[in-house]
Amino acid sequence: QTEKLELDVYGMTCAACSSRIEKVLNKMDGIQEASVNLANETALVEYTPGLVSLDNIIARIQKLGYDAEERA
Ligand code: 9UX
Repeated sequence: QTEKLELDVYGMTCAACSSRIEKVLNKMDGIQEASVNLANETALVEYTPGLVSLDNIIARIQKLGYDAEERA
């Protein structure tokens, strides 16, 4: 069972930032599909809650030097 999540992503400056985050998210266990939008500073993530959590996803983004939170 997958869920969709929208994140606000902070600190992206150029297109390489967004593609970098997108690539890393798409390689994470439990993520089916991730797409990062530089212009909107958002990410859409389809994931399996039993395999990966919101906190895991945010921590991975922070490890790359950016920040993120669930979109209100
Ligand atoms: Mo572009 Mo982003 O040169 O960390 S990759 S600013």
